[in-house]
Amino acid sequence: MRFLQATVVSRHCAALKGLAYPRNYATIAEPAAPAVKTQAIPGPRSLELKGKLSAIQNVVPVQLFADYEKSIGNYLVDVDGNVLLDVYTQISSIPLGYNHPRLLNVFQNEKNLKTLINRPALGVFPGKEWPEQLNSILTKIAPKGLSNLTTMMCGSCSNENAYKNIFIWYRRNQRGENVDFTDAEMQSCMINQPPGAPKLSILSFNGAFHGRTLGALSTTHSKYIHKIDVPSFDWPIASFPQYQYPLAENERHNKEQDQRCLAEVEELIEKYNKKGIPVAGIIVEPIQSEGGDNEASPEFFQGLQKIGKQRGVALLIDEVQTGGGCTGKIWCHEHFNLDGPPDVVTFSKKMQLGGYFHKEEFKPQQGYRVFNTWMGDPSKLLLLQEVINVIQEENLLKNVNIAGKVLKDGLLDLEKEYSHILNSTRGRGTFLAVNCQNGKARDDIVNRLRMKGIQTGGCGEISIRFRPALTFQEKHANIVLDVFRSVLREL
Ligand code: PSZ
Repeated sequence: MRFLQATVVSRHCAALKGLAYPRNYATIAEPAAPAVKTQAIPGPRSLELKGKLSAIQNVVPVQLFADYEKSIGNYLVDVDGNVLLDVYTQISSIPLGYNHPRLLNVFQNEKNLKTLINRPALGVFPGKEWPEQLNSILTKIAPKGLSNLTTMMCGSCSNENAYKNIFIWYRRNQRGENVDFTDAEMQSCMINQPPGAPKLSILSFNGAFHGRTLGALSTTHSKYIHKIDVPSFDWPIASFPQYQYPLAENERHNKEQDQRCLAEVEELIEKYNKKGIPVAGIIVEPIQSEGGDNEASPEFFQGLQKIGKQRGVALLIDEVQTGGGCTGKIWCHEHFNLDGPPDVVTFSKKMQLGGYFHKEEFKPQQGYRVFNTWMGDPSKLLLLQEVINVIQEENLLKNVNIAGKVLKDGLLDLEKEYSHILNSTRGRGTFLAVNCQNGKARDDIVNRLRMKGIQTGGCGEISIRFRPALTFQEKHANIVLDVFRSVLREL
């Protein structure tokens, strides 16, 4: 495919013309189409850099070296000049595409630049703007009913610390409000023994991904390579529903899946209580992402919430990958019509910084219990503020629903036409996936798509996932579908 020098100004730039951007940014345009110039990706320049880096690190996962100066909008440009339409966006973490003019503008301002370079230890020396920034930026998009907030660095450490809030809450419920720690507790926790370091657990699901730090890793069950050689907690792991598609034709099977998995959650809670490792919390993704874009119904999540409430077990919804607008709502669990908010909701990726919203009762009563040096980054919050402004001004959630429908309908058409190759198209908004016959076929398709200029990603054993930016439009969806069709024709 030939690289076409763009003549159109991307929609977001056009819509915002007249606002105070530096001139050169306002005229930046996306390429009109992807263009692959090398015989293979990684191309020669990427391979050279990979060689250099491999002297210092393991580089097996490196797919290419990007040129982030040249990447623009929905297009990722690599060091060999390949221009890829990026529907993977750095593992679903780029909200507005590359070099969005509004984000480039954020640090043009001296006040914001000072926020960038003077990074505080937020737990002890927050800047004068911090309370208001949290209020006006993060709490503005908080899931309804979750008034408390802890900021963190990444998705793993958000889950990791949220587990601590849950354990602290659970023990306070057992101990009683305002009851002091005993001497025995204070001494035994120092040598990792009960009663100070109690045996408690977090229930998670098969196929889940919640991060790679030690606590979070005990709740991650998507691939052995994440876990092997690393000690884990003995915590309960329940089955996650395995749906058949299309949903409308498999209602009975899928409902049985929900019921079977919910029954297993209850059994495991009983079992671990009896075993002396009570379940303090349940963690679940609204759509299991790394594990293969496994969905579950609103009724499943409602059932889970009910079990938690009945048994005094906290419900943590991990929105690290699903949060930020890609499912057509800021939080995917808003699709589930829950009976009140979950107890804790973790985020990172598109939100620019990690953290979690939680109910007031999950706030520790003592200081320094959930704490680290940075506890987030105010400069990332400035970027998030602008991301949220753009989402609102440009009605990007609506855009996600429109572009997502085009992509999903197109994938469903391809699935019908090539039913021996593709099946089980699913997802919400632009957060979509389709299954291939097996892992080898999937990897082959992902590679062929890349060689024709479409950067997707795999997830689970046999799925291809789509994680475009919120600025991905119908025209981009049509490019993806055209290229996908041409790959399928070749097979
Ligand atoms: O291989 C890896 O470590 C990957 S690949 C994709 C992720 C991690 N996703 C991160 C993630 C997530 O998708 C969910 C639902 N929860 C937690 C995490 C962990 O976030 P990070 O990577 O920021 O620690």
